Amino acid sequence: MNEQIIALFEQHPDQFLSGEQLSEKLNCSRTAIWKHIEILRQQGYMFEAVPRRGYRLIGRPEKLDIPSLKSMLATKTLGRTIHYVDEIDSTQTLAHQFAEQGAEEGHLVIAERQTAGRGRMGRRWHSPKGKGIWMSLLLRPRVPLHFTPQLTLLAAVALCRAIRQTVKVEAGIKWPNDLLIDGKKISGILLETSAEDERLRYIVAGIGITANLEPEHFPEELRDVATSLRIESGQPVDREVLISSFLQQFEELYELYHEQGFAPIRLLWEALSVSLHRRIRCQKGGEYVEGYAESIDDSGALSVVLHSGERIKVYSGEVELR
Ligand code: BTX
Repeated sequence: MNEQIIALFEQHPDQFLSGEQLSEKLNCSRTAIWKHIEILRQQGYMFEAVPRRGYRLIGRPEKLDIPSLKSMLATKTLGRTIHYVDEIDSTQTLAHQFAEQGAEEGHLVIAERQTAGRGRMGRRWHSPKGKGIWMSLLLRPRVPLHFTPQLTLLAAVALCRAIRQTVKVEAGIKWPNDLLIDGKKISGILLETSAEDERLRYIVAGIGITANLEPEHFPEELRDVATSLRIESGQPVDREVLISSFLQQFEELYELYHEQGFAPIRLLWEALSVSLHRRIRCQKGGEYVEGYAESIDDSGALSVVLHSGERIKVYSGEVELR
């Protein structure tokens, strides 16, 4: 049905088609047409809607220019091989397959749309077509398995720096891996590991950035909690520039990390954090507690002083800013 609707608009360029015309031609109800227009909007198509005239197609999902991205890249390993697909369930799944087949560190999978993008703890990641940056980076770090959370924080620092530098917006990091602007989420990071006998084999770092999403590209339930770089900056985001800047930042920090350990990364993370030195709500043994977020430790855990004076470590889960 979605393809048929688009085909009708293609046959009538720059013209309005009313809900009635569309429903007659496609032999379905006007409610069904309205629902499909909403789905197409979430996939990156843009429609002008005018009462009594109907809809006009005014924008299509954009495509990344991979040759241009490659020409910008000055990295040594990260992103030197790019696998670009139009649509996939999750870039994480494909990156894992490449890793198992022996792909080298830095191998990057990018998709224009994910049909089953995943977040942490079984959550979904909304990934409409042509508007965001949905990508997975293969890493083969020479560190013990339990150091992986440090790399989540490193990825957040790299992304935050790249966004501030290229889009010029005040993005901040909410522990451990959310990037926010004015309390709304613009990006998520998901690190998945493969290990054997407690030895780290590889990491797939999944990065989602709501680069050019417009308000109508977000489903209802995300409109209050999420935003995009385009909405916040008022400018379209050059996705190729942002991806190349992120890979550059990541590579520099990754080299620093291998040379000097986590200490310098921690300082950078603290400087960009919006969750430190303030009241937060987190979980302790399945219960919600409130306290003061004091610092992060070498394992990437958040150290929180509760109202009772007790000091606890938070290793995972969601933290709410109060
Ligand atoms: P998370 O579990 O911290 O965040 C997921 C939550 O974020 C959701 O429950 C929802 O509230 C909100 N959310 C969902 N989609 C979006 C969105 N597009 N923008 C803003 N907020 C949203 C964070 O997980 C890790 C996400 C990683 C996504 C990348 S995309 C490339 C790679 N492939 C893949 O399947 N996942 C990663």
